[in-house]
Amino acid sequence: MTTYTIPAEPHPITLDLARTALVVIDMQKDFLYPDGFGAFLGNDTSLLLRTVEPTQRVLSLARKLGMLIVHTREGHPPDLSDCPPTKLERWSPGTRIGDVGPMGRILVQGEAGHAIIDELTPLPGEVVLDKPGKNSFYATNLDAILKDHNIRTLIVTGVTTDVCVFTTTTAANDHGYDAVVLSDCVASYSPERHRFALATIKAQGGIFGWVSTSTELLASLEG
Ligand code: TIU
Repeated sequence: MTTYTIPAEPHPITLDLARTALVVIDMQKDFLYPDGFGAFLGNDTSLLLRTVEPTQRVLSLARKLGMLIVHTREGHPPDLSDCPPTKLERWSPGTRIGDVGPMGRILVQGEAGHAIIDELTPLPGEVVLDKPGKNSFYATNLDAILKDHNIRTLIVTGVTTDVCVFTTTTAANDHGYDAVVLSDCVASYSPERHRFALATIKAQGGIFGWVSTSTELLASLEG
């Protein structure tokens, strides 16, 4: 068993490398690229783009160490059959799921904007998990995949901190996993909500999990 202790808040966490998976949440063109749907709605995507470089470094090390790697994508099939009407109807026409956005139909599988950004393209053998919701465990086989690999700890990266990262981390806690969120590898369209989500995750002695950084993780695993 190869264990490492990673500096983290609210306290250091010891992980068993063979039982640790890297989860890269929704690093999709529509959320990150300046010509994507997120930007089209008026969001500043530069807030998200700062995660790309540190996430590349973490992904590269995870590949070298042979860790289980899971990339998630939020989206729906072209007929939107798994999209609840509430999720469809919440926004004004023209900006709804399935409407045509700047990079194809919004949050529809197979469209340009639904794809993972070029900088983090998954390699063969890595899990690419399509999910209809924000929480990556909802209506997916993520729990089965992780249990199959005897995973205990998740290293969590991706976007956005307060939406899909937060809901996936809280669900990971309920499913019995330790989650370590890397603060420089996650981002929100709102710096305030980013801080609040991370503060909530690590509150009360780690109520949902831990918060660390790519620098601390890489220094520990490489050292
Ligand atoms: N991946 C994810 O967080 N989906 C979102 O819809 N995020 C927003 O911040 N809108």
